[in-house]
Amino acid sequence: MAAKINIGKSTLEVVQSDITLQDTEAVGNAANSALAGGGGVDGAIHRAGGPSLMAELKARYKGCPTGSAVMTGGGNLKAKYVIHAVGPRYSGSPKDAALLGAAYRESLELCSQQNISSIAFPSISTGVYGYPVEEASRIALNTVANYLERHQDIKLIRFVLFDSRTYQTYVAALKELVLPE
Ligand code: AR6
Repeated sequence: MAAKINIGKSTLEVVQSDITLQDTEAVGNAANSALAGGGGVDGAIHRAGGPSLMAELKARYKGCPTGSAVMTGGGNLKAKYVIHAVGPRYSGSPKDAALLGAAYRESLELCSQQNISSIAFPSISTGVYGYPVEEASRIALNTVANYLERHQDIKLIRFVLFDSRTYQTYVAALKELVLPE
């Protein structure tokens, strides 16, 4: 199952799958600011990628602020890189949206710096961190679509949603996405 749109020469795609199976050059992770590992997609990525991910995080970084991202190698994953992004815990404050958008944007900036042309993202913050999926999906898709309009170096951004409700919500948000002419 998949839905997609083209933005310039790039593709923005929404699929229902497991992010640890993706063959994009990079995969995004929904990490915490301590970069300590955890459950959800973070646990799945560390299990599939192996211990080199945590070793590299510990050696190179002292945590990561909410709304930002850091990069490691992909270890045993097909993806060559993992971008560990820290989304906000949902609080209901207007800051949530800015921080969630920033987590995606900073991840894409790391891709551009590293000449990475394809990345798969999970739905950051909508699991343990409690962000309502309807709102989070609009923020996620609008942020990455805006980035793609300005940076044609990234050829593919794929959202990989685990459960069918989250997938359907992202498909609906993709259909509603308003792109400037
Ligand atoms: N592939 C794709 N998506 C997945 C996978 C997978 N293998 N596994 C889970 N998801 P969450 P958050 C979905 O809770 O809300 C961790 O403990 C999941 O169904 O992983 O940002 C971290 O260490 C949901 O739709 O991330 C942090 O402490 C989405 O991924 C905290 O959770 C995000 O859910 C971050 O919470």
